[in-house]
Amino acid sequence: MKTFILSAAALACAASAHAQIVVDGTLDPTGYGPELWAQDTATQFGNATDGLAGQCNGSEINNLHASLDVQGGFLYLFIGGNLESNFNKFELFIDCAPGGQNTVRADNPDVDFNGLNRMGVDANNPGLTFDAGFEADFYVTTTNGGGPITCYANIAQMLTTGGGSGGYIGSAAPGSAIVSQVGVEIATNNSNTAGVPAYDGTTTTGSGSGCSTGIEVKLPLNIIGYPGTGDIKVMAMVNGGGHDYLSNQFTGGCNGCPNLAEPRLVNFEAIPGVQFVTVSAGGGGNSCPADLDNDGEVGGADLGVLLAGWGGASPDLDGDGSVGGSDLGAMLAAWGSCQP
Ligand SMILES: [Ca+2]
Ligand SMILES: [Ca+2]
Ligand SMILES: [Ca+2]
Ligand SMILES: [Ca+2]
Repeated sequence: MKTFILSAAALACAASAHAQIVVDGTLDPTGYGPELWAQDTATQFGNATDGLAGQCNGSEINNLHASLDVQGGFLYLFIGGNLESNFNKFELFIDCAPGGQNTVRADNPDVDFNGLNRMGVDANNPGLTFDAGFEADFYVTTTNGGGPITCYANIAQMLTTGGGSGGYIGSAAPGSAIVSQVGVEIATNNSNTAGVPAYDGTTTTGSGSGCSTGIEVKLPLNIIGYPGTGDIKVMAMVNGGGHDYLSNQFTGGCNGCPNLAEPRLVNFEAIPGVQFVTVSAGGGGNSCPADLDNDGEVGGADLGVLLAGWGGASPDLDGDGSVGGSDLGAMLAAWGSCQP
């Protein structure tokens, strides 16, 4: 009985960790896992220096935190950085299920003036291609500009055979969430002035680590097509206003490369390194999957979550499809502080 009470209390505590995430473009102190990746390349799309949540004079993608809350049914992403207030585009691709598109097709839903398909294969160009092993299933894009500065967003499925559904999901002021009818939320806070520097003749690299404002996204797992278990891969990038000129700001980095330019000619497999970030269930990176409540240690609260899911499909730490003794063993083996 004593154990049961502890579990119930721990579960309530664990549930609150995700509930503390507010989609506003700032990194919530609890709820997110550790920084999963930080930028290595100075921005050739302008170093942001304005320091305002709205008006912004540069674009950079600095770092990424995530929380994959399988029980609650949401993927939360925080991508630190800035998106210039000139209608440049933030592009986000999610690979969360078998199938999808390793090369962007041209027959996806027509969203944001057909911007997704603008990146796709055509008669003369191979189409934007991701690293091997990344097959996008869902797409989110946001942009901001005008007066007063307003943020806009679109979403679309990226099915293996094309087609699917998608559309414009609304607008909001900087720092406030755009909330779609299906529960997608996205917010932009442009106040970062740290992160990577400007890319010029002498400076081509820098560090985006530690950025705490940028673009924040909440995605219902049923909407993006998550099958209920497994990692989720994400890739974010900054593109030109017509979805037609890729910057050198994207997840994974490129060790100081210049802008990638025409997206239909870009193949990330040909760019050294891995240009996507893997998010494991529980919200942390691969480094500490047993830290189910993302508080930096594996302990009683995490055990409570595991026991609550006993016999079910999640939290499935060892990926065998069910929660049982092997998951408990994995948790006990990781007991204590997560190693950085
Ligand atoms: Ca937030
Ligand atoms: Ca996929
Ligand atoms: Ca900067
Ligand atoms: Ca690559």
